[in-house]
Amino acid sequence: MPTVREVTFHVLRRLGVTAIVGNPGSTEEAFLADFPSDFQYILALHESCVVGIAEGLSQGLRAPVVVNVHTNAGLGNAMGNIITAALGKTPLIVTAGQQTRAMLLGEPFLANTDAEALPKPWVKWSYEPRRAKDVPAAFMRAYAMAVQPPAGPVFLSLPMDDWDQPMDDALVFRTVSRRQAPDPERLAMFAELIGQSTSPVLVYGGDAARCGAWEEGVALAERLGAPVWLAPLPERVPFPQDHPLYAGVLPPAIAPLGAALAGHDLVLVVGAPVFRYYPFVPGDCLPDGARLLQITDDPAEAARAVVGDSLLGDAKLVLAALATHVASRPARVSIPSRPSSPAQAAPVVPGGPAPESAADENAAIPAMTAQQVFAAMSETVPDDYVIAFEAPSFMAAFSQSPMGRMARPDSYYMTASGGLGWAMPAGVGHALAERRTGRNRPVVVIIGDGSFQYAVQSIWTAVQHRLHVIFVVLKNGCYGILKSFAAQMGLSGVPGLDIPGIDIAALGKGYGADGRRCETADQVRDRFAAALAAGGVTVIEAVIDATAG
Ligand SMILES: Cc1ncc(C[n+]2csc(CCOP(=O)(O)OP(=O)(O)O)c2C)c(N)n1
Repeated sequence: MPTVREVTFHVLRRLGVTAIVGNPGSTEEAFLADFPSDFQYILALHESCVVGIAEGLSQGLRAPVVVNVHTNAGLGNAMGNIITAALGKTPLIVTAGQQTRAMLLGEPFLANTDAEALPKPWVKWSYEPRRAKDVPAAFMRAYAMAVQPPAGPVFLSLPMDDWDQPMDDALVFRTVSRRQAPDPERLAMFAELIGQSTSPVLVYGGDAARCGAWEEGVALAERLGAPVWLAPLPERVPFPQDHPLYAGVLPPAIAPLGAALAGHDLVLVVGAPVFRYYPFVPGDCLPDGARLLQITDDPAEAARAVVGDSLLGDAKLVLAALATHVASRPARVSIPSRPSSPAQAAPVVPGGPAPESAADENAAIPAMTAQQVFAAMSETVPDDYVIAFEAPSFMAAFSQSPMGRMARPDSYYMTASGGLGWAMPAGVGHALAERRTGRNRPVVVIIGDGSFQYAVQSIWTAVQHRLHVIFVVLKNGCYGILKSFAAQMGLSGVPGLDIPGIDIAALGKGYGADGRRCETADQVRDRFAAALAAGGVTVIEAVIDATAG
């Protein structure tokens, strides 16, 4: 008779889920024993890295990935990036070991007490199989829960004594759909309203990228001749930012967002919350008299929209259907200009004063600005590359640089939750996906020196797998964005905003990467070009002027 372990791997194999990203403990080793050679185990050195790598890999493959972390404390360490995966709608099957069933009642060392409660509310389903022989079917159900819309992480707690139990190789393999079609009547109503509008505007969000609706999104925009904004705080870019109809990124606050849509009588939001606001700036959600229509794959997202009417459905299917339903019309002349101010592109309270420099060790050197760093990188970056971005003070500067204008699908990725410690491991996961799919695009991670510290161990995994990842660390020696916030909110005397004395290049070297410190734009240009040509993993510490954020 086969064991629970053998049947479980058999089910995962049938599902095509053959990548497991993990960090093991004694409660996980029984699962990993006799690890099948057609599966890949990717070791990461901290659970935040485990989940971030799994999410990047899943995004790059458009397929679920298994996460395996240690019981209890391991799952706790993983939670930050599980939250990010939940908000990013990424299908991860998160697993953690559990103590032996026979001892659980007495809560032995490493027992995951109330394991199913621990990752809630950030997983779609959380389950500890009631019997050992339910484990393979639990994986099947976990898969179905993770991939069906809205996709997201699920959790299984797996007792360590289950794996060697014998069981029938009962067939638990099933298939489920990953898209849902819209209600035809409501779709027709939406199409009619769009047809009746005199000045429609489109707002595209992450769902459109996740479901591969790049071409459909362009087609609808061109058919309507309508400008396209990205929803606030975009974790993906679903529309070409060099397209003449591209209008910019909506600001994440009520009044400025409403103002940005002025002049339109209909707002069609495709694949985004309505809306993901950040600072509280009261005002009108929409321009006077404007109507909002939302397309989303998530009933909860439809329910919590602050304004408008919703239609459930897959963004790609809805966009394609709408394009056939609505009449073609010429582009309106007043397409808003490309974003030129941080208010349009940055997720921050705009206009805050620049932070003070804390990088005393650089005082004698006229430091670069982030803009100069991006300009230098833009000279050699290839057209087709993947970016994972986590430099909070420099989102606007990046989006205004030549390399920050994303013109190809599936190229730009950012934390969907605002949690730091995501871009580095996610970039590593994307590099794994680039290799697995044969696309082999280089991955560039642009990250602040504060953000760099949260999942720095992911460099090691990239080095061990000989991936091609370039980490460009913008070193201003402080939590610049938090200084800006403090000033904006009129707060003084906030402690803990300077982080001097960190040798970033040495940290890169410590994990086996090529670590380099650059103090001029010429050095960045040369180092970045060399890193692109050489392949492998490079950490470029770009010392920037903290007063020029
Ligand atoms: C997990 C997590 N912890 C803390 C924060 C709060 N936070 C937001 S921005 C920031 C500072 C980022 O510093 P850095 O990356 O150096 O950016 P910059 O100085 O360029 O603004 C912190 C600590 C967060 N977003 N996520």
